[in-house]
Amino acid sequence: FEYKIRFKNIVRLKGEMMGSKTPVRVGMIGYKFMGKAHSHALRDVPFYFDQGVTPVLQAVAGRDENGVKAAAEKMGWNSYETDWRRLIERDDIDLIDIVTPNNTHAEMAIVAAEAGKHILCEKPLALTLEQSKRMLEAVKKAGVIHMICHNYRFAPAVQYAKQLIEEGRLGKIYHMRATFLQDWNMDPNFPLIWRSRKEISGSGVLGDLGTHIIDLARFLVGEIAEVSGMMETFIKKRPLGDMTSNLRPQIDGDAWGEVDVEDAAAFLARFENGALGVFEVTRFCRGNRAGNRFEINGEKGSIRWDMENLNNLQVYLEDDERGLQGFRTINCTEVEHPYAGAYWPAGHIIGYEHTFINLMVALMDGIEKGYSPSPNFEDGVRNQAVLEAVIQSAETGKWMSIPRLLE
Ligand code: 4PW
Repeated sequence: FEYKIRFKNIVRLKGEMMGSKTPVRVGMIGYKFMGKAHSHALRDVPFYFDQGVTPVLQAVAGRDENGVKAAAEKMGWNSYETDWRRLIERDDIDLIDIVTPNNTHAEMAIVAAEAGKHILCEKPLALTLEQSKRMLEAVKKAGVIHMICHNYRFAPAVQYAKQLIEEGRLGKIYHMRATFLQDWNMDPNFPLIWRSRKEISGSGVLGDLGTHIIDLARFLVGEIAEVSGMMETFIKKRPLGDMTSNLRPQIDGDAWGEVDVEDAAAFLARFENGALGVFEVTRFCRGNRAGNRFEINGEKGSIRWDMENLNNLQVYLEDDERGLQGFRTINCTEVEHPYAGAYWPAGHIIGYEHTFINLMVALMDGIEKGYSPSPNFEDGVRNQAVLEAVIQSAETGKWMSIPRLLE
């Protein structure tokens, strides 16, 4: 209790000491893997970027008092709460950042919107399309700023790819093929963590990783019109244990539980602009730790990106002189590359954590100027519709239309 009071005093002081910048006082719910990424990003925004508003790490919430207290201290939060509703009620919080498992997103976001708080929510937006639509309705009704955390589109190389496509450098787009391949749960003794339980995660690898490449597809190529998908669960029972993290989970006793979500999913897509897409996500791809990769082919050129080499963009332009034609590697660390100039001199690379910093910069810009930057809840709903369409297609064996689900 004493600890809480001490923390709160610091909050008051900090709130008054933001100089010419307006503080955006953040309340984050959850504090594990994504909590670490978000906390780091929020702290670094004012370090590299000069904006009219600045995030303040006001309070973090978690159910386990010891855990949340330790996280608050380590990650630099001014105070903590053990009840997320209490965090949302606090009048010294402007923005709620939801970094908890998927089954909690809808309730938290709706309560936060009703309390008039701006919202950043981890992906996927919800368990179902219907839930995500209710979340969108709530933020629209409340008139708050909202965003969903698809961080990969904020890599400077991906932003630059978008710029090249918009400038018409690739011409008409014909193809996108994208993967997000992992291998962390191939061991049959790997415990049944929350990401493998439908009631907590909504779906398996599709909602976890498919949602990211769907976001990249929508960002770079456009809206998806229809999909045909398939899904498979290779290991159907797993030992029960610590459900909270996939970093180092412990098995707890001899009980086993049913895996009710997919380990792998693949789908074909037809974009509204006529382009064709081929997508694959799996946790059973040996040697691929985070194989988040795409290639886009247009009439005048192609681009390739690989998250494990995230500063680099491979670009092929047909207009290049014959004999010199080929994929060139652009190290997207120059001032010409979106966000990159705020960090280091050219050639000095940035990493995974910077994608979150850049996303927070976009969010702060939205809060300062009064708009919901993309990807926002509208994007979250459209993304969720694609996820739902893939699931329905895998169940029925039929092509599924996305616009019909959005009606
Ligand atoms: O969102 C994804 C996670 O659920 C991440 O982008 C990578 O894959 C890291 O962990 C999982």
